[in-house]
Amino acid sequence: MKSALITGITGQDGSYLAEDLLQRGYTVHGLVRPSSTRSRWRIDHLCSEERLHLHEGDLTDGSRVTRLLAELAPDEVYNLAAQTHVAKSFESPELTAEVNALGVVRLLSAIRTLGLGARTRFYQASTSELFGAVPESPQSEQTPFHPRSPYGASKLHAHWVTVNSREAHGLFACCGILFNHESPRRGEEFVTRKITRGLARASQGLQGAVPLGNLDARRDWGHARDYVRMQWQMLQQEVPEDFVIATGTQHSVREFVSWAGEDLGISLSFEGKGSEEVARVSSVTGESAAHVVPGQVLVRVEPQLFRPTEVGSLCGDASKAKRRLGWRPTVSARQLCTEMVAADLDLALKERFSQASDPV
Ligand code: NAP
Ligand code: F7E
Repeated sequence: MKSALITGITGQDGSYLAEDLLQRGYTVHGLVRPSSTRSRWRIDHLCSEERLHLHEGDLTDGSRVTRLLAELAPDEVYNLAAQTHVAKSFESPELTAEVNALGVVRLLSAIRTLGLGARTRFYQASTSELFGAVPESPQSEQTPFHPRSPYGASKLHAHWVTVNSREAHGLFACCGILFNHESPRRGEEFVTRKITRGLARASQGLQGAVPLGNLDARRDWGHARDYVRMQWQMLQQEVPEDFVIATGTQHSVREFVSWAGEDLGISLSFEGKGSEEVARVSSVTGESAAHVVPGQVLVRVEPQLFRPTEVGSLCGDASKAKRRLGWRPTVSARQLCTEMVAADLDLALKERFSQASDPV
């Protein structure tokens, strides 16, 4: 029976990966931040699993990370923990580098100095944000990197440190260069979930217009469950290598807003330009949107939500993963939106009914 350590197990990917590995018969160890007791909702359903063990620790604490690796000597380490919000990284570049860049240095140094190199395989969560100001489209493993945020720069350091650990010390270390992947478990501060949750709540009269930034940004959105499968596959190769994981199609934030409206039975029309742009209800057909009326503004552009430097367009070429590992995405961005809206509508309905039944 294999064992794996997942850092970031309480996050979106960590929770899906833990499910996947438990189903494969692994013993799964998860690193959880001591302060994260309130953010374990994504793995609550796994906590009665005998083969799941949670260990408190933080990637900024090198001695804790080293002791944990010495104690567990896992077959596989999946480093998913990070400060993952790009906009926040402009406000906290030092913390972002401390966790995202130096955290990886700590893990790799521990594996090496503990003599685990021959046993422990390492996965690093690299990102399409490495490409940033893209010189070509779609982006593949050969596309040069040009990050556009402290987040992207921290992940660039982590990426090359991982590649170097393989080239200099022979570690089995791989980077998955993953494009945006979402799910009903996506954090509420990321744009897809902000849209599906915000519009679902607005459809129930629980909030007003959703404030958004750059509606023109284009992303290659896939489903997180498909992407964690690939993380595992990468560590099962004979030789460690890096792979781009993406769907190969891109859509704008504006399109995602329209889809979420459609899924709620709300037709939206966009009016105005730049920071004056809004999405207004043109018609309502769905019973689920009984609290919305034609003419109502459901999305407004908020200039403060624009980033100092933006990554305007990303689209990945995952042909290497398809060719070599047989990996293919199973969920389109449109289907993903429908799944997320359904889950957020469910939550909004529960919220409305719990408010209605609250004693006055
Ligand atoms: P997420 O939902 O934001 O989860 C991040 C995880 O990291 C959480 O479990 C968080 O713990 C943990 N964490 C943060 N700081 C930590 C620290 N100092 N020490 C230990 N743990 C810490 O992220 P995700 O979407 O699952 O992404 C997983 C990984 O893939 C990340 O490295 C991300 O950068 C990368 N990635 C994501 C995407 C994407 O589209 N989702 C694409 C490419 C790459 P708490 O629960 O305590 O906050
Ligand atoms: O933004 C635009 C925003 O924050 C997507 C992380 O998982 O994927 C994620 O990073 C786009 C950007 O994702 C809002 O400007 C407009 O162009 O959902 P996001 P991200 O920045 O692409 C990569 C691959 C990662 O590695 C990261 O960890 O949408 N946008 N209006 C907005 N974005 C947000 N968050 N909020 C808005 O109101």
